Amino acid sequence: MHKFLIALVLLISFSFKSKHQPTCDEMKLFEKASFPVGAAINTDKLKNDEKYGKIVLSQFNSITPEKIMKAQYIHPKKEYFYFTETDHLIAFCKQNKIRLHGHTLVWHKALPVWLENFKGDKNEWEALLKDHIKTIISHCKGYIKSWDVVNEAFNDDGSLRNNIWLKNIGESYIEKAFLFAAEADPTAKFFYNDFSLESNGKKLNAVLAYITNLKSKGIKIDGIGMQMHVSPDYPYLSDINQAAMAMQEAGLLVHYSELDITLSGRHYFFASRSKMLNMQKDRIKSIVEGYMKLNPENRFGITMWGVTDNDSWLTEGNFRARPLLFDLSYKIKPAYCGFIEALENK
Ligand code: 9MR
Repeated sequence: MHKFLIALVLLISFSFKSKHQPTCDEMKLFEKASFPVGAAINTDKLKNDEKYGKIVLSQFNSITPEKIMKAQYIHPKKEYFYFTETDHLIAFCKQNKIRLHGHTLVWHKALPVWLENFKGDKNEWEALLKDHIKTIISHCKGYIKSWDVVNEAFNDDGSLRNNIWLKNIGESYIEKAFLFAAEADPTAKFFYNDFSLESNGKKLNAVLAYITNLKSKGIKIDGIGMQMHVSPDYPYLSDINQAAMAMQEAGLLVHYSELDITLSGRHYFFASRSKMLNMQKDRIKSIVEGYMKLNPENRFGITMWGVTDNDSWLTEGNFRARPLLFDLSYKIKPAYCGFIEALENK
């Protein structure tokens, strides 16, 4: 009788469990995904905001620092690098087995004042570039194994942006940057990162041609970061998928490096909030499904550009954007479930 009762209890609990379909809020993105799933991290929030930290730890296995590794923060004086914040983040990632992606070594924004005012000839600028890249990579190379080396070097028409680096060093600054990076850590993965590659064929083709040419000269470039600041209806999904495929065909890793889906478009003004949230859900689902059509070895990962709608660069000054997976009160949004659903359709 006793054994019979135990068997009955086991049977009932088994059948209850087998019927229980976990809902998306019971899942974790990185556990479901066959590629790294990341977020851009605000390190102050990571230290001070418990709810924020909980989401990061439970959902993501890759982190890109949103600010602290940009020149302005990490290289505030010519002879001085500030690594304290980076070291904290490295320790956090190491402890929690989270990949840390370095962002970003060469950009025309977030520059320190000393660098913007630097006067020197081409050789001196090149020495500065070398010192900047090699000091940072060498410091971090025990843990950081991938870098956005050059960020946003192209204009929309496919020409090179006339930024501080181009003006002072000339076009060779791009290949020099990748060369210095490889000298500092030949084993790391190096990326070119830019926006609108998913929507602007002219820019995409120019970037691909440029990078393919550098690779053929022996420069180590491993992948492209497609930033993916998109909206629910722009650009076409087919353009996104074709851009990613073109990168794969060029032998490059593909990182959706700064994904967010803004809901602030003027033509959405009269749409209901729930309709917009569902459009966002469908959108992310189809983006992730498209990404999963790439070969597994080309998928470097998908990184959301922020964690909650509170901390997106798009929310600053525009509360309607709501571009991320967690809402203002840190709850999952329909878009989160869209991401999970795509991962389940593998
Ligand atoms: O989201 C970032 C914002 O908080 C910073 O103030 C800004 C300047 O450092 O950079 C933003 O991130 C950018 C990223 O580094 C490169 N691609 C565009 C992103 C949004 O501007």
